Amino acid sequence: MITFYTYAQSGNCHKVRLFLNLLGLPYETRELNLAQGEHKTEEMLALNPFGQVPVLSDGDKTFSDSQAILVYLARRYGAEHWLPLDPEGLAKVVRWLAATAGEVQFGPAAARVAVIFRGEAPSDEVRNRSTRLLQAMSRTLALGEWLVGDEPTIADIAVFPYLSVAHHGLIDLTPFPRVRDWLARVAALPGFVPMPELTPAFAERLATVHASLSLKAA
Ligand SMILES: N[C@@H](CCC(=O)N[C@@H](CS)C(=O)NCC(=O)O)C(=O)O
Repeated sequence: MITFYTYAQSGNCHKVRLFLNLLGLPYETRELNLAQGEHKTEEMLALNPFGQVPVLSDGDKTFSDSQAILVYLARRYGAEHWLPLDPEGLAKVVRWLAATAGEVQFGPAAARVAVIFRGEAPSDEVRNRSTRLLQAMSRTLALGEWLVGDEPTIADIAVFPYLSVAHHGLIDLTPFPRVRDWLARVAALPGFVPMPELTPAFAERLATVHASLSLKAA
């Protein structure tokens, strides 16, 4: 049985939830309260010494890091297109997995953390990094429907969550129609599940930051 340790509002956790659902795998969810440090207990540190979610156990094996978990699930349960085995396809997927831990994490994900966790506008650095990522995605998506090759891969799944909620970090996707079309293609995959709604407290912070920026712009 697969056990999925998660925090619903996390985009990193959503990568795993989305892929488990796309693969149609049965799993048990353990929702952790990060504010109460439930991810730092001895039990959880034994599963993931980094003290973070997501974590996934499958029988007696345990994995952490959303990218690593996607690789495991793709190779263990998925059709080959999710993680191609040919050197070129594999290298191109890893390139985007690396981007999710770099450009995505320090771009749109960081913008979302600034707004909904800290109640602050994202810095110019974070906004510029997000723009550069969106430009790179647009160039890539000019060549095909998916980030790598002709079929969806775990690169699409890994990049999707924080881009699908870019507006939570006040990152505007309007100038990037290819990215918006790609988001719609991922959302049309059978078994798709969206990022959960913001909690009321997070939604209120988003509204407050949005209103204060609109006032400044007026
Ligand atoms: N590289 C890791 C990052 C995981 C991560 O940053 N998890 C966050 C939630 S999105 C977390 O557990 N934060 C709590 C902490 O670091 O104490 C992954 O992709 O899974």
